[in-house]
Amino acid sequence: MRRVITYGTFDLLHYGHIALLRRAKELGDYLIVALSTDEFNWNKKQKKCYFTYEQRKQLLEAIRYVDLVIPEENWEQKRTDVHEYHIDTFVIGDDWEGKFDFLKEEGVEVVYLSRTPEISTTQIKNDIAGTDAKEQDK
Ligand code: C2G
Repeated sequence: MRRVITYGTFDLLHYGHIALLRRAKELGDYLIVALSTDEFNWNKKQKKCYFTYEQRKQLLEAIRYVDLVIPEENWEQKRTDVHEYHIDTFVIGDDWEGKFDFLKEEGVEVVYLSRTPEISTTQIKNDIAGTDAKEQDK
């Protein structure tokens, strides 16, 4: 059984996230998602999430490609996670190209998948904010 892991915030879940998770699962039999906690997002990633960790976790657990969701609490845990969860392959979007190659030293295959270009959580927030502004101008 090939075990795959990926990491992320997955706020305002959208089809770019789903495309990543679908392709990640195609690389193995069991997909673990290490989901950034609210504290990690705020303190280390400067991200203020719309949905809480529990809400984001619930959404991810409903996705057919996802087998297990665990918390991502810091940048350092990857090196131990891959042993604790017996990971064969680490996958993430190519906006992180090269950043996690060190995991190869732990005997893990490292794969960077292309991002879905035209969508992002920030884009969604801006588009909705823009719509609201237009509505208010009417
Ligand atoms: N993603 C994608 N296409 C998009 C948006 C996101 O393929 N249009 C991918 C990202 O490349 C990432 C995953 O979806 O692999 C989750 O994206 P984010 O929630 O933005 O994750 P990020 O903040 O990059 O967190 O330790 C690693 C970090 O936790 C990664």
